[in-house]
Amino acid sequence: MTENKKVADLQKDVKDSHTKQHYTTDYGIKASDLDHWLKPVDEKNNRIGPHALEDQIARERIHRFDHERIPERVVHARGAAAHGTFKLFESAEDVTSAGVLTDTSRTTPVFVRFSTVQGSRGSADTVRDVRGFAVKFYTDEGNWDIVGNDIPVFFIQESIKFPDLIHAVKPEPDTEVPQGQSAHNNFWDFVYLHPEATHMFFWAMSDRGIPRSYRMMQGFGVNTFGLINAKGERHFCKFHWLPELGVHSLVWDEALKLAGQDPDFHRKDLYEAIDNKAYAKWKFGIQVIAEKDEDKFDFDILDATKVWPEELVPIRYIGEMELNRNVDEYFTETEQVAFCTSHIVPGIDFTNDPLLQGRNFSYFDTQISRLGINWEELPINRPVCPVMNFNRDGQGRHTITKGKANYWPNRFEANPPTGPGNGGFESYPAQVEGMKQRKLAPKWKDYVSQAQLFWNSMSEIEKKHIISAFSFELDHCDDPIVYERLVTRLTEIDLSLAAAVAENSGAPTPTKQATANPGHKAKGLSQLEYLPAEPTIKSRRIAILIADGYDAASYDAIKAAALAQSAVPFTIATKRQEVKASNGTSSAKPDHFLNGMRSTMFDAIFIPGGAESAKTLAGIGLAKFWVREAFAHLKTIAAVGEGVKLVDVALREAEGVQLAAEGSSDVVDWYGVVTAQKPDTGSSIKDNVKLV
Ligand code: HDE
Repeated sequence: MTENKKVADLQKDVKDSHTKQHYTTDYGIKASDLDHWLKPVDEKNNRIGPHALEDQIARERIHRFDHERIPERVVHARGAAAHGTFKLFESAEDVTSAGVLTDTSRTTPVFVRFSTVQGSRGSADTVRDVRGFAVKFYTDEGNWDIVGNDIPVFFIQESIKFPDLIHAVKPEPDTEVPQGQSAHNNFWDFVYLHPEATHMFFWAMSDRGIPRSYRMMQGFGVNTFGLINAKGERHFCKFHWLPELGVHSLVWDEALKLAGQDPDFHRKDLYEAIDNKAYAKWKFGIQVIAEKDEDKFDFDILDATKVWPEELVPIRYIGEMELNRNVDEYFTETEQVAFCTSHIVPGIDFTNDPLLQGRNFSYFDTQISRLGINWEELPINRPVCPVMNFNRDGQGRHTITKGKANYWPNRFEANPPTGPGNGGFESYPAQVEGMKQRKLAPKWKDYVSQAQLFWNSMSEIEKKHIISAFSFELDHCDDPIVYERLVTRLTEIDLSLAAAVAENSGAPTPTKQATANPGHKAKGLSQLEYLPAEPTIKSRRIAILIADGYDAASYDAIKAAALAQSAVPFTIATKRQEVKASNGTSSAKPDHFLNGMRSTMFDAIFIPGGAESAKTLAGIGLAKFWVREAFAHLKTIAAVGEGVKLVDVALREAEGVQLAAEGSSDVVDWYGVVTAQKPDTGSSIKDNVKLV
């Protein structure tokens, strides 16, 4: 890890809070007492007087504290981040001269921040939302930021609409409700009124909107950038991240529950994996289109509401990123990191992508209100290559620069620009045409084709999930104009989808497909295509349920097997004190007691043998609920020996509930939140019960 130049750079500023060094004030004097404000005290008569304003130590502490908060990000306020490295395995020198994309001997430090979009800084991780995927490369030629998402397209084509989009999705202005969700009138009203949002909201309603982990998401640069090679030729480019672990999602019932049971689920998942050395990896890919081919597509390649289908423009995977170091301090790193789409390095350029053009203004601008004008000097933001410029002054300036040369040109010829052809940034000399107008060109009008392409490319189970997601969202809209109109929009994509959503949301059932759907499909849209190359349980959380009298042999065996495959076993018991095994000699120290955790927080459950342990567990309602709920979420449940008893009792009773209700399908449907939720099985609970 010492090879990471950025980590080494940050270490210069890292202090250790765990020392015996005496506390000092901000101005360096040692304090003799930190528990009392200076005041008159009459100990004889048990009387105290008012605070002395004179107490500079107490005043400093309170006054510092009063100013600790900075504005949270206007969007993507909730996030988690980690350090890592980027390595290139194939040079892209045919299309770019950027060192980071051509020099295969380099290890480039990166800092990556994942986020949700809608919620505030304290909101839950597992809400249905788009996820931010922002990568800062600290390259030898300066910082390069790919400020991307886990969804490859965007809601709008023009950046001028961004404030409206965000106002509409954020909590409504009169009530400040809802938090961390798009399930409300204003959002669905806005996206109906902006048809170009259709493609993106299909992605957001798919399982992509509820990832299992930040480590199991794809990333996309979304915008169209330019790559410039050494010959000065330009290619258009989109950036991609492909997770080694595959793309996986929660089921909706899990996501909803986790939002309350463990609002930090994704954040902790990232920290835990890195602590356990299960470093997350992504392949880095580029899609490139030569300048001469710009007009060959039936969509505009600068339109961020469109993907470049892989059949037409294959992805070339050329590098790999690994996240391998947690932050030392959340605020100074994760909160103060500032990403800008305008941070590009020589060999990469912007295009006329209108969303990108607007973003280039916005990110830079917003950092000033969050962090002040000298935000690029903050440790997490400063480049690892030398920085020399004419910046002076401004609030919170850190750098002390000697001498008189604070302008260009200067008589000292100090800090000159490189001039052309010497490795400095040079903008690509692109031809610009057209009348200056407030509009887009005609090709930008089609908003239906790619939404249909996405829908058509989904598997049956993914389609069911999308119907459920739309239904949930519109059920939370109480203004009929909102859900009725949205259903009419869905008829432009697929009538059966629209009809199903109409039934669940209360809109009239539509009878006509509004726009013909030619049934085209494309590669790379269904997340089922992204399973890991080799099946793996690496970094998956396995709960082992035990009570006194458990069987040490099967307990030890599963634990060892899980660890051997880099999974993370957790012992969950009826208590957190030592649990005794049936052999009378072994014992286990549980990680948690049953009521401290929930099945939702684990990927699988294992119940070892041991008659006494199984009997105890089978008699505890919560233990049975664990099994039932995990089963309902179609998770792997394994039991050996007497441990089977818990599964048996839990699931037989589940069926019993169904029978007690005299076969009412309502009850089945309650468990059926789960029914058929998992992509690889469409089976109902009842079918599964027989299998167990
Ligand atoms: Fe952002 N976006 N955005 N956005 N965005 C911000 O910048 C903006 C867009 C994305 O972890 C803000 O530093 C405009 C697309 C991420 O710190 C702000 C437009 C994509 C992050 C901003 C867009 C994104 C942001 C708020 C339309 C995917 C979090 C705080 C033109 C490619 C970065 C900040 C982090 C953050 C503006 C559209 C992704 C206000 C004007 C498209 C991942 O500047």
